[in-house]
Amino acid sequence: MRALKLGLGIAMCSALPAHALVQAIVTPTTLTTFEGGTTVQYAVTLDDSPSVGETVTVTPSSTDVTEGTVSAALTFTAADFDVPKYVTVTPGASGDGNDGDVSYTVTNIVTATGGTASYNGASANSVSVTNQNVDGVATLTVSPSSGFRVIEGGAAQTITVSAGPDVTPTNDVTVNLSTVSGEVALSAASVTLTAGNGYSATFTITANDDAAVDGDLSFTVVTAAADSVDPAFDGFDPVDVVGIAEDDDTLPPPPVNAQSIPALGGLGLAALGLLLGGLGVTRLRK
Ligand SMILES: [Ca+2]
Ligand SMILES: [Ca+2]
Ligand SMILES: [Ca+2]
Ligand SMILES: [Ca+2]
Repeated sequence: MRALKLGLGIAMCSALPAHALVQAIVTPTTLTTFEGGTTVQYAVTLDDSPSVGETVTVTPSSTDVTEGTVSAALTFTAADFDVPKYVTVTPGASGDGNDGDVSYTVTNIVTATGGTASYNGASANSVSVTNQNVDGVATLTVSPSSGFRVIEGGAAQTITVSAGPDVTPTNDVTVNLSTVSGEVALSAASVTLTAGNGYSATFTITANDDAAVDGDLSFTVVTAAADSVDPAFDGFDPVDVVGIAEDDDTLPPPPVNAQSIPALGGLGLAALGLLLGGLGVTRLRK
């Protein structure tokens, strides 16, 4: 009897995450912006609940504030540790010359106060950001090209493809669009930039509302190399679009017996019933 209880205790403890391995989860860890373009976001959650009374702070910091700045620190408690919160990345402006596409890093420092401060010094991935130059070059911008979510059954995300702003095409520019992901649908198979639309056109991405509990999944929309009579734009390959399709389905709650004794879940309910019946539940509680 005593040996069985000890065995159960060890099994249940070993199912818990190791204390030192808690981390803040950052998604995605790669972002692309262009000078003066729209903001993008990444999500942060904690992989396990902080202790009672503990406040966990995730502080983002840009290594190159001329190319991109970040929004304020995020805080989490046991009440909301698994609800995504977002850091907004604002790209640096154009007008700094033809400085090429500049990559920098956003670090995420984790600190904790209160409770057992179990998250103090916990790890969090950095985010690699590339801010594309638009000065003095013929370029096609895609906005946003990353750092956004579409939710199953939710609103579509509008993507803007534009030429310029420094160099204006002399002819129409067409960009074909495609995706192999079953997670999303596109409003069009191509966009064409013309004098009539100011060489700027949009398409939308909608999450397919599947009924599966399939989690939040990354998808890619490929923007093909441009087709144009203007040689400055013909063959220019705009950055592809990478987003996250957010799941809106949830699992039904597990059976009560399996929920209250998780370490025995693998044995199956029939085996559990036999075990408890043979031992007598009242004796287990002594
Ligand atoms: Ca720049
Ligand atoms: Ca520039
Ligand atoms: Ca789903
Ligand atoms: Ca899905």
